[in-house]
Amino acid sequence: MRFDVLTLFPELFAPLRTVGVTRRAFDAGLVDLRLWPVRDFADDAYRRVDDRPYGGGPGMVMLAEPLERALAAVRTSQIDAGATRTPVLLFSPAGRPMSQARIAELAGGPGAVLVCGRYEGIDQRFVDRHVDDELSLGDFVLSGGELPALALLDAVARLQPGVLNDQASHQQDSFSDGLLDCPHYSRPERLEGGDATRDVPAVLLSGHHGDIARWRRERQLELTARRRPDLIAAARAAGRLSVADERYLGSLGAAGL
Ligand code: 9D3
Repeated sequence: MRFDVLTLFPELFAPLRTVGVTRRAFDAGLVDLRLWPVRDFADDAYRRVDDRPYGGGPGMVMLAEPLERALAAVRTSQIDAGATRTPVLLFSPAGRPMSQARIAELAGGPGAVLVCGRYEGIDQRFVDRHVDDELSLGDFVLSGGELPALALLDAVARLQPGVLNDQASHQQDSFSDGLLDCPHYSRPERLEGGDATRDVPAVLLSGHHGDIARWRRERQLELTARRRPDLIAAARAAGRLSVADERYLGSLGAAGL
């Protein structure tokens, strides 16, 4: 798959090629990342890519024309490479929040053109003509769309076959079953200078796989009910909670959480 990124700060994407799962996905040729520095598509001597908003107000607006020239270059490059025409996604605080469902959909597709906004926003005429979907990283204020684009690329890269060390960890991801993950423990069984309160929970050392699975499920349910009751409601509505899950949640409720 191929991602074409329109950005004023292409240097922010360098780490993707140098570390971790994203490097593995690039090295294996599973993800082709192409950066398009929007300033290179400015038409004046000052390489201007922003200007003041019509109607007044604070901040600057990203100009439509450099973005349109950059996107035209992406389309030409896709045609020359015999590559599929990919949808255009804009990162914006007014976008719909990214979700694992959306990431999984993208991971199975041909890629996307990722437009990283800067300043107060980008000229709406570019959005109206070219953008297929607007995505946000969540309800907090960033200085631009680059970090959300990096987050998307990381999330998509780790879903490529063979990129994660352990394929089983896909299924156990938080959110893949809609609940938060259970806690994890490794060696040593008791931490230096610690008392019994710092021991690894005994059930995990018991070798009883049924008991371990039940303990983990109950920790998932307990944590999710306390921290993300919205996810419990969604899992219930989607029929992802068993009778045993509901019985355990009921016992939590009866105990006042
Ligand atoms: C009061 C208007 N502000 C919107 C919250 C203006 C504004 C702030 C920050 C406009 C753009 C930006 C830059 N942010 C992004 O481009 C952005 C973003 C974000 O700020 N939060 C979460 N996800 C995203 S995706 C792109």
